[in-house]
Amino acid sequence: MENKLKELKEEALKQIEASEALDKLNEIRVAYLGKKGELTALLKGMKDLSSEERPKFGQLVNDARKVIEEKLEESKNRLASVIREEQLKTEVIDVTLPAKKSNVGHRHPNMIALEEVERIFIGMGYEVVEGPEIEYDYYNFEALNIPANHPAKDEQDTFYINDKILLRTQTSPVQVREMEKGKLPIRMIAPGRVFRSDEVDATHSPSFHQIEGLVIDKNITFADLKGTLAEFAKELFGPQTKVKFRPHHFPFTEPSAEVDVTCFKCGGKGCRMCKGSGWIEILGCGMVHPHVLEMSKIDPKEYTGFAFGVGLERIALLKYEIDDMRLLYENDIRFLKQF
Ligand code: 2U9
Repeated sequence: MENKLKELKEEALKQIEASEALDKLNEIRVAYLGKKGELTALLKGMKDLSSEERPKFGQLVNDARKVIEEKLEESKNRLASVIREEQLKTEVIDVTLPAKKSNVGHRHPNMIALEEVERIFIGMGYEVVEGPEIEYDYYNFEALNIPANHPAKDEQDTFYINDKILLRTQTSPVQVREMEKGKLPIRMIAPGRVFRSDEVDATHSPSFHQIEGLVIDKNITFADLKGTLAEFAKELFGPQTKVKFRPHHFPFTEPSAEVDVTCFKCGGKGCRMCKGSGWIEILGCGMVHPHVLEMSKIDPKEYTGFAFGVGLERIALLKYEIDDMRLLYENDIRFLKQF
């Protein structure tokens, strides 16, 4: 058995010496020192030895094991340093190469304008509420007093998914959903994406953004609406800005108005920006129609309210003097970086 041990040891050392890969070394370790390895088998065979021979032979096996382990470790280190040398030679890092440029984005003009509008209304105690872009016909039209024969409901203007479901054409449904909750008073703005079946040009897009506002409380009058929007215009376009209310019609408000602001470019004298008139149209508004309140179970004898709507792109184009809406959707960083 001693001879067999000697042979095994020498064979193992020879194989270790000859191996040129780390996994080969591991294979050798398993073959000789593993649970089912050669040395372990020898230990198992010790039961045939006499009780005097057994400890002596046991010691010899352990010594052989130690020698093999040391040789394995030494070879492992040798191979690892050869591999490292090879890597250092082949994987050269050229520190003079130009660094990878990480392009930092820029806030979109729509977003800058939205945050500005939100800041103004939050400052007046309004909540910002969002809602679904895919809506029921009921919330988008019916609950807003827009009758079945109204031109806005035409398939040429609205994207329908089926008879009852459509892409919202305004963010008013968010406000209807809020009214339905029955928690009064309401003081909210609803910003978001809306859809209309329009051809793309310098002032139209099938998808754009609106910010609508709604206030409902006891004793709310047109004077509250005027004061609120006059203050909004001053904050957005500067303290000298004046507002002008022109009568208009919306199905969901009565009375309704369109609001112009004095041109912030020429101060009202007339220039290219305001097409010589001194005024720029910025939003629509009105007192919430009693029928709209009733449909959402609010008693118009007890509560009144006002509402308004502005196009976000319109604000961004005006404020940053951009003359084509399409530029807002190209997301060219050279364009975006200017604002
Ligand atoms: C409820 C009741 C009334 C929202 C309003 C406007 C006037 C308006 C336009 C502005 C430019 C749409 O994006 S635009 O084309 N909107 O003029 N919107 S009043 O009235 C409401 C909303 C919700 C419950």
